[in-house]
Amino acid sequence: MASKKPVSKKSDPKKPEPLAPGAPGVQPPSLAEPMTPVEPLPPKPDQQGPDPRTATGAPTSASGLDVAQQGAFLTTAHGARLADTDHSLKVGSRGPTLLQDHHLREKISHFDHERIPERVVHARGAAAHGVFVGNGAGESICRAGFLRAGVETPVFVRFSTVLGSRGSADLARDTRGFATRFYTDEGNYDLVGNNIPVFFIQDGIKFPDVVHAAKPHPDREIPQAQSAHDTFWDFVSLHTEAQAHTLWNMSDRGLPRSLRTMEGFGVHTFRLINADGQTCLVKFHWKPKQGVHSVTWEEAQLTNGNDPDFHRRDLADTIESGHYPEWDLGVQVMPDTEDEMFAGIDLLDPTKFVPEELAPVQVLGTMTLNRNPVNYFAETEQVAFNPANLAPGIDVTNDPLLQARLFSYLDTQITRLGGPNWNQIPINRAHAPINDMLRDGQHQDAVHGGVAPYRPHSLDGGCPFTAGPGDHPFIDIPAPVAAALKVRENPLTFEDHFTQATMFYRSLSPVEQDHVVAAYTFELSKCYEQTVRERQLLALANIDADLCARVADGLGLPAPAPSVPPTETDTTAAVSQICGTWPVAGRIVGVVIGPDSDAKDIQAVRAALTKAGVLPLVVGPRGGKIGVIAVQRTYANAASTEFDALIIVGATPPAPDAVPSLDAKSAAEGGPETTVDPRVLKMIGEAWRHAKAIGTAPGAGTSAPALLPAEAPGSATGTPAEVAAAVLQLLGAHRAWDRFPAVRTP
Ligand code: HDD
Repeated sequence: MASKKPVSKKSDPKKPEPLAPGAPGVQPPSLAEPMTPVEPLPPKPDQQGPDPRTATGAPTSASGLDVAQQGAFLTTAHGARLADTDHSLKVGSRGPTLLQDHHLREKISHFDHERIPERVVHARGAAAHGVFVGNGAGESICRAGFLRAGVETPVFVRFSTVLGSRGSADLARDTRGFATRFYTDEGNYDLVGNNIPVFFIQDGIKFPDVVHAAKPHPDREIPQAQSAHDTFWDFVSLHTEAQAHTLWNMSDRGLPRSLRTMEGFGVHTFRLINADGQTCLVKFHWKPKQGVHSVTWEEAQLTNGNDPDFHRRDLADTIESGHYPEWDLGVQVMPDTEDEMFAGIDLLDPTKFVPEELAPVQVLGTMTLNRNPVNYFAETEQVAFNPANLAPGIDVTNDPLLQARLFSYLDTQITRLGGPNWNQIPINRAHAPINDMLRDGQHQDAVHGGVAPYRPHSLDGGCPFTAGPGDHPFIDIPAPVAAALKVRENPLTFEDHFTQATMFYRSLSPVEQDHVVAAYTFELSKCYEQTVRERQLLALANIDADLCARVADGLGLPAPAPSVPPTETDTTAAVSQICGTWPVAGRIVGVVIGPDSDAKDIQAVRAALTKAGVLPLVVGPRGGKIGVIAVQRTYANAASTEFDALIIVGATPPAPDAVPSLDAKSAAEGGPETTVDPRVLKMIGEAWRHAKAIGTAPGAGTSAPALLPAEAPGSATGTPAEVAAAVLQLLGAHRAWDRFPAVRTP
């Protein structure tokens, strides 16, 4: 901490000798403003703050942070030990209660203020800590230190839905936020992106419009966390630059299987500068090593009822179990040309993406999320991202959406976090030394020493000095700006609203296109206004005639003719999620057992799954143990939506009291009733409809009724080991995709 200069001119005989010139914070008196830093001031201890994981700064307990309190005795907020926290101070046991009861007032008053305003968008989120390790490939294009080979940088990532309130369900059809903070040695760098590479609007001035349209209707405040309502479709059908983003939302991208299986995109184009002063334009990508996977719409609806915290739980449980999710950070690199165009795409238009065939994603490093937050409010709720937090070497472009964001994020925190000092909240503090001249304000935590928080000055040792070129300062990249008139208008190159929507739709596989058709049909069927439906059908006609015809058919409306000439476009492979084989580690398989299932068979299945890093959850008729096997879910509380696949071990469980019910096969064939437990049948029926792998290992001496149609795609039967191996292989493709057309057969 900077030492205070004496204010009295009288000498004090007891005063210790002054420190030698050059010691931190003390300089010999001088008439001139100091021009060279003698010794930089060390970071102020009060700005380093307490251990970010404890409320008080007290050392954490030996066992870590597994207890809510530090210390043995309950105290008031000012440290007095309390003998009673259960009874208010009263006149006699029957009252009245005394105003003088400080503990009562402190406890209730603090509680009254426990809530802060939720984020106006992205209110519902889940977050995790982790580390980013650069691979060095970025050094040639960017001078940011955290991209150097082997440099480890702590990160905090918050994933979110956009529309819903804090308490809404995780599996809303929506865009997902993917905000990453890198605590670099050169200051915080925030990459505040989404899981979709394009945005609804081209200019930030439209943000309140799109958000007002998408949020619940202002009169009744419904529907919560949904786009299936009139005002949303009214806006996007009128404001056709939103069509491309909306189409991504209607695809499977709007329903991620897990936060771990989402791609992330910086959306805007950013400008990078390397150590030699050369610049380039880039788009950032996060590529999940777990694969890019989604749930079906029916799964999403069921999950929102069964487990509205599905995504939060999944992220936290996976990290807790040691299956740390990983993403590669990559960039598409484009030349920094004067017109900021690339292959006909205006790089300043955030409603456009650059197909990977034109500019491949080059990996700069890998992020691993390996630690859950200790306290949701302190970390996940209070984290305040800001696209203006940039690392030296990374700069913004003139994308008008990004420019407005540079103002909005800082401004919003003043209301949300109650004043201008939110940067001092532990989760928001930079890990680089902070030496600003910002002072006072609400919730000021730092006890700033010194007398000269201004520049220039000759007191306090002249510090802080501004950094020279060799001191790694932030760089405002000197990009040329063309002389032009001040206008409120978009460039002509922003006018094409449909070509990329068409490209996206035509690049999807038939199954994914079916899902898009179903999503539009569902959403528009929820609109009351016929004009809104018809106008959106016209937008679809301008994207793809077949898409329009199929949605119109579902709505019982005529398909309109397009109002713009039909688009000829290439397709791009990377937007489809149905491709290749993915790692299965971290996926979850329900192992359904009956009262008579053989423990050896169950163990064999569990062992094979565990060996592959897959989590087996045993689902039994009741809780406790069956033999030596612990039952983790019961027929009563298990939901098929929790599992990526099912394996039934042993005889299929009979219905209690022989309640008759239909099984999947006989239901499909309109056939006879069976006596299989209806809850198990429901699970299997759902897994079947959602194209999940289903294995049956009947076991020696038992017989499982054939629950599925013969030769059912994505199913396996055999010994426990054979079934486990087959299911693991099927899981690699995420789903038995060829089962979907069967589902849509009327
Ligand atoms: Fe935004 C939050 C992503 C455009 C104004 N935004 C927010 C979050 C994400 C994004 C991930 C949540 C951060 C967190 O977890 O705390 N926003 C985007 C992307 C955009 C975008 C990818 C376009 C490419 N946003 C955008 C515009 C504006 C805002 C154009 C305003 C002009 N966004 C905000 C905000 C929020 C926010 C109101 C709400 C809470 C917060 O910032 O901290 O300021």
